[in-house]
Amino acid sequence: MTKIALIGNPNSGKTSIFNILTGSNQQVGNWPGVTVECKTGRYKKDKTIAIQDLPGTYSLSPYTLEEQVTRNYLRETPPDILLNIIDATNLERSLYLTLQLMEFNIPIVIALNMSDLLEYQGKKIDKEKLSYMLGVPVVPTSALKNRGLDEVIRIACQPLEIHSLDYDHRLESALSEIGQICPHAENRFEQIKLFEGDTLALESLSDTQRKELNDIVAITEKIMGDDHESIIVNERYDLIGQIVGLVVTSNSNGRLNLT
Ligand code: BGO
Repeated sequence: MTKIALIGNPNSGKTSIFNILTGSNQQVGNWPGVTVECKTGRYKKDKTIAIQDLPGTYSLSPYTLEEQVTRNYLRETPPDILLNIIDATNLERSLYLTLQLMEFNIPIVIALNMSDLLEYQGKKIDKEKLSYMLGVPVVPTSALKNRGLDEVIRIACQPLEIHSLDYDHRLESALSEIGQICPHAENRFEQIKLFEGDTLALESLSDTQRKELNDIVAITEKIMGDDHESIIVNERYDLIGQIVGLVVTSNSNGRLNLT
């Protein structure tokens, strides 16, 4: 059995894609202990593929119930593949979640959904370039027109490499030191959460580890001239800005069309 989890921002077209992929093979319930809807199903063209619909979320900080459910799921019962549904007309906002998902060491495929709407707006996204920059396969889809959805599942079921994106080398050094003092923080997501001072991540640390972590964070804040939370947010948005600037082209404003 291959387990694919659908994840994306609210209104990215996740429900529409889940319904097309699973047809009537769905079970709807709640996530344990919370009133957040949990939908699972089987791919209607191959019942050996289980599809899990995750709550729509913009981030993986533990502020909302949806973020907590998603984060716990990724940490405790990770799927074989994450299918990240992106609203192609909102690439910048969508990539903020993508960058966080890439920190989990789970293979990812991106469905660039609403591609019909992007076309209607006279814009294009260079999917090869986006895929190259992220190190993740990218498939344009339209749930409205039922385009690209079987292709996205076909690609998700092929062997996929896990790729991670590097931030500023000073932050990378801090993250690798955090990995050394906190060996349980085995993926980048946990290391970044510790750097950010995330309350859930800090719970697992001994007093000595907390002190060492505080020292690493304080030195990095000093050399980067910013506070720990802003460092992470700015690194993510800088990278996203570079990617969006290189992959999105618009027919209407006369910019060179690269695709
Ligand atoms: C309404 N293309 C277009 N153009 N629209 C899409 C696509 C696509 O590829 N995929 C989804 N939509 P959800 P989440 C609606 O409901 O699947 C549309 O939150 C309307 N409703 O049809 O619900 C989809 O699960 C009245 O639109 O997303 C839906 O991620 C007028 O995007 C919306 C217009 O999709 C959100 C649209 C009463």
